[in-house]
Amino acid sequence: MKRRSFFKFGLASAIISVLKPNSLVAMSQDDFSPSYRIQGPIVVSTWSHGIEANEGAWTVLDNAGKSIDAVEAGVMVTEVDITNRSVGIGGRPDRDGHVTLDACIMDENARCGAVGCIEGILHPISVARAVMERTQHVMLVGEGARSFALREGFETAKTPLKEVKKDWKEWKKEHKDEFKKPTINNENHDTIGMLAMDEFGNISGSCTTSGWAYKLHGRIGDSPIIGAGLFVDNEVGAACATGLGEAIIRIAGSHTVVELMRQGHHPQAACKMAVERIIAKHENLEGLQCGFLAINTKGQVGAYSVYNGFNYAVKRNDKKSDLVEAPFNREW
Ligand code: SD4
Repeated sequence: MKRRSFFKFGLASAIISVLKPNSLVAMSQDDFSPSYRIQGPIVVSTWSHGIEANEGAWTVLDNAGKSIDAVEAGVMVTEVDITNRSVGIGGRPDRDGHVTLDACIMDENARCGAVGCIEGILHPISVARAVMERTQHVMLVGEGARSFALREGFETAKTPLKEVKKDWKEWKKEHKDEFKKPTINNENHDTIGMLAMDEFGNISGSCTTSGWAYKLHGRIGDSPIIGAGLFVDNEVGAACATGLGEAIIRIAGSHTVVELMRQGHHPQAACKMAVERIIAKHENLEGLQCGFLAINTKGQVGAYSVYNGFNYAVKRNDKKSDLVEAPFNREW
């Protein structure tokens, strides 16, 4: 049974929505009261693969499902897409030829789980959820994460894929021992971060990636780090990140976006301010692409990136997701 009518327009929220247009408006602290959660289900996710992923999430949201189930189901679609070179088993390896995956998940009660540098597991996001639900920990990495996944019965996968291995061998020939400059390009962007609000007004998020292509073995980026690649606070909203993880970690990016929303900023403004903080902290911005995507408890959405080219998918109803180009600070 659908329970959309759960969301009633309170008098105060009606007045607020009349007085304030939906874009780039700072909200007062009171706007975050749960009674103002008037938008119903919404799911947003990074990059164009978010369109497919949102469909996966929608099967849950549209059936009165919980946002935590939606954000897991949604990014699982991307994790099994073997044509995707930056998420899941189709991802590119590190410089030693290992495909090491990072993922995290967070729910409306600030419960969270993460895996870093896990190898040969089909659904890192589900392992992250299992860390959250079946252990007393938040994060497991490397061999420990893999043995936990095996013990818990998660499906394995052989990586790298044949064609991915071939590309890596070519790359190796050209790069020998040199460590690549920190550029995010078509070899290594397109992590999926997903944020969803269910019809009960509860917000969850997920993030999963194979990370920076040809990274040093053992490197973990922002994506599995709660507060960096993802952060959810059900009283305020949620944010996720994509791009050069090292730069995102330096400003605790997703947490920063959520805290800026808590201070009253619209998701769009909050993402912009976080990107500007990254820009201010780096002298050399060559190739340093980072983007944030955020939603608040009113279902308002915003995104912003250092360079042009970042986009995200938004789904609010049975129609296909809109793919939205994020505003940016500068052009490549
Ligand atoms: C990382 N943030 O491992 C990831 C890569 C990424 O879009 O998001 N690319 O640093």
